[in-house]
Amino acid sequence: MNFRILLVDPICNVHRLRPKYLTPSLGLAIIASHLLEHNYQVKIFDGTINNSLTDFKKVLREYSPQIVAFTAYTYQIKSAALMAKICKEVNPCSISIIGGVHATIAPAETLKEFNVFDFVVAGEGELVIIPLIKKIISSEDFSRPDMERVVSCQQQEYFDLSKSLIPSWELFDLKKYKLYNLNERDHEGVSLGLNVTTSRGCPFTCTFCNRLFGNVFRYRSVEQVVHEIRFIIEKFNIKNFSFSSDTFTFDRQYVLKLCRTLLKENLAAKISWTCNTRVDCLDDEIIEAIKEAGCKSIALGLESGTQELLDKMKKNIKVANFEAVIKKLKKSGIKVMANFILGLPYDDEKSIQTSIDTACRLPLDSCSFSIFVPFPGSEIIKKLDQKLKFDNNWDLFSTQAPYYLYPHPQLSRKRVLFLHKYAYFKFYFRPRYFFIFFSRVNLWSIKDYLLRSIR
Ligand code: B12
Ligand code: SF4
Repeated sequence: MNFRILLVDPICNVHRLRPKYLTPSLGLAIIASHLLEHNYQVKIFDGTINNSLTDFKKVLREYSPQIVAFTAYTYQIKSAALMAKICKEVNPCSISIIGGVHATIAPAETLKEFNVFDFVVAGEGELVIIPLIKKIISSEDFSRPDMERVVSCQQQEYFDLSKSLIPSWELFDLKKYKLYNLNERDHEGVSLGLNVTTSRGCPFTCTFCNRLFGNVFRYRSVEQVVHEIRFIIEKFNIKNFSFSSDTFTFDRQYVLKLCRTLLKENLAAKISWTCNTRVDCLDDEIIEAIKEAGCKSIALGLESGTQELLDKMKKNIKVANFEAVIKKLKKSGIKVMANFILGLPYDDEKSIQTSIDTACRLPLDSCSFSIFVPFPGSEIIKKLDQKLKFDNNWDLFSTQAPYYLYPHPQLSRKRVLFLHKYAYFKFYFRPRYFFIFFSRVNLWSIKDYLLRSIR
């Protein structure tokens, strides 16, 4: 079918927000696979690796897409709107669609603020994209069909993950992306890696999180996941994976089955993988199974070193359990990365210091300190809503940005930003870390961050 669609991950030139190591957007690769299955022509412009608007205009002129569909995190939404405006200038008849994280957490607001988008899709794109494209095509002269401009599938239904297709990674220039190298034998510290979905949804209730895929935990069959891994190895010779799941080890029977199957199919020894989870979703059997199945590192959401704060944010984990779980992971040879959030509304100077001290005390391999960002959609923000005015500064909504957007009653912005930098310095400039910091390849991005902070 001669119907051309351009999928766009927007350009982002905001200071420090362009990570050095990138994986291509799993969301766009999935949307592309559904479009290709229906025989539409699809091209991808990835502004995270090509930030030239001249190149973007060139693609618009040469490929001349009838539909341009964007994905966007919150920090990219303004850039997506700017690019959609350019699309209309180059081809006034083209239709623009915005989907992804920001459109999902603030659909009506997105349309109101950025009228340049013809349609805003909230939720899992697999449910919507084909019917929407069909409606656009069947409308007169491919014009905007007379229908609701906010297309939301969030509340109604979840996408049945057994119907997932293998993401169309071949549309990306894969050699330009990098995932942290989880296999330390490779030189340079990074090599290409891809995200593979194992599950969506999270039943926990952390107040700072917007649970983008809802609170019902759903998983893909083990067979599908293993088939996708094998396919990626055979087609692209890629052996590094990041399992995309809100809480990878939530369903222990599922994880045990996945691990057994990776071993049985002789894949475990070939691959390196990482995942996100919580300390209360790990036990001896799971740790042993994931290690045997190729898990080289794990990211734990520890969030705070103060129990009272963890309780207030409804994280439902115990500081007292952190050390034992991390020691077990380390003993089995899995590298442990922890995430802490600094500057939450419940935080004060003392609790932030406690989080930093806790990070330094634990036997962690690396640590990420996020600045609290008031993303729309989380319980915290719903409660504070009236007090927050952001003046459309969405491009500052990054957890590693040098901005603190929340008007904290006790902590000044300057102080939180200072403590954020201090946290990294204190963690990585301990005698224990000083040497490996400059020699260990998988810490390069932190080194980069620190060097940029000093400049
Ligand atoms: C894995 C992950 C990462 C990975 C990989 C990201 C990548 N390139 O894919 C890494 C570690 C690199 C990462 C980095 C960051 N991340 Co991140 N990440 C995640 C996580 C855990 C899963 C993302 C994922 O793979 N989802 C699976 C795919 C399939 O979902 P999806 O892309 O959203 O696409 C679906 C729908 O949104 C929709 N859709 C998407 N695009 C489109 C387009 C159209 C046209 C349509 C119709 C539909 C549609 O359909 C898709 C299929 O259902 C999420 C949490 C979550 N549950 O989403 C956080 C999350 C997305 N990350 C977040 C953030 C803040 C970041 C950073 C900005 C951190 C920072 N520095 O501050 C960076 C930005 C990096 C970048 N490249 O821009 C926030 C975003 C919040 C926000 N409002 O913007 C989230 C929601 C976590 C959170 N709760 O705070 N991240
Ligand atoms: S932070 Fe993690 S565990 Fe908590 S609700 Fe969000 S995805 Fe679930």
